[in-house]
Amino acid sequence: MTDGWFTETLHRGYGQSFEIVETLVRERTPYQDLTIFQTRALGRVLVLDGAVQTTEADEFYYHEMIAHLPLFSQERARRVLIIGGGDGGTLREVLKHPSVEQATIVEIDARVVELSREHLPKLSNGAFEDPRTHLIIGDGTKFAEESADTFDAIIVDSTDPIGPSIPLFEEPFYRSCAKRLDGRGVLIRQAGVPFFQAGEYRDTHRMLSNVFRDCTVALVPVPTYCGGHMALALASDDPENLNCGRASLDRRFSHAGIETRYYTPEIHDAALALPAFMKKALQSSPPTS
Ligand code: AG3
Repeated sequence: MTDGWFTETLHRGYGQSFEIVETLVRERTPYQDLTIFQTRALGRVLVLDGAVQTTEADEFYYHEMIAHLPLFSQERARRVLIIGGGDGGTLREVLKHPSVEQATIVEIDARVVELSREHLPKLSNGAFEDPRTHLIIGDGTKFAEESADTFDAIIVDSTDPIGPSIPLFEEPFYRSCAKRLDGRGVLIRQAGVPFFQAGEYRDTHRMLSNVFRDCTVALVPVPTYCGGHMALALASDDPENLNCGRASLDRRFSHAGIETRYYTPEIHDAALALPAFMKKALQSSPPTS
């Protein structure tokens, strides 16, 4: 951070910069470097280990899509597990669904939750106080392996595979998730920006295909995830879910009565269309069973 500007260093040789009006937090937590600053152009920004996690201006693109893609892929999601997502943006979107009776969020770093609630209150917008929310500060891989509960959706809203998130990008974790979904639900995880992190969606797709019957990738343009599109990988053992079709999406969306700024059933459907280079990469990485 020099001269009042922050430059992201996530990708080698190319980055994005924000003009800072005020730095609100700079802290080394037990897990990572956490920074929150007020920018001139995009509201407040949360940065973990040098990578932009979210900005107040465009957070809704990502949070709406990572929450509503899995929840509208099935009839009535009642029990949802979020792993990571300590800023509360994904939780806020999940709780918009009237069908959701319980949202469990397992975040490894208590400071992400505490500091986001204090400095980025618009992100969670009261979601942590909702009686349906069950917040656990702990290791998501352990929870997925050891919990006796089952869920209709698991949303892995993690950082990139650096530091504490590495085990959340590995096959043993996905096997634990499959047990928690019990043959029915839908898993979604952020799988990097394909333009810069091509290995990530490919590896994620390969691992998920080894574990689940069905796996696909959706693309979401997120303005402040440097590189254009963010890949969201979806997986399920129920073949109905990921191929539920526009008519079901339309019906579920209008029945839920949810207000969104980015998500629509048309966008949901369109996000599943992939560019040729990605389709090719996915075909050339078949399951390794
Ligand atoms: N979690 C995903 C951030 C990914 C940023 N990575 C990137 N641009 N490659 C964000 C947490 C928001 N709840």
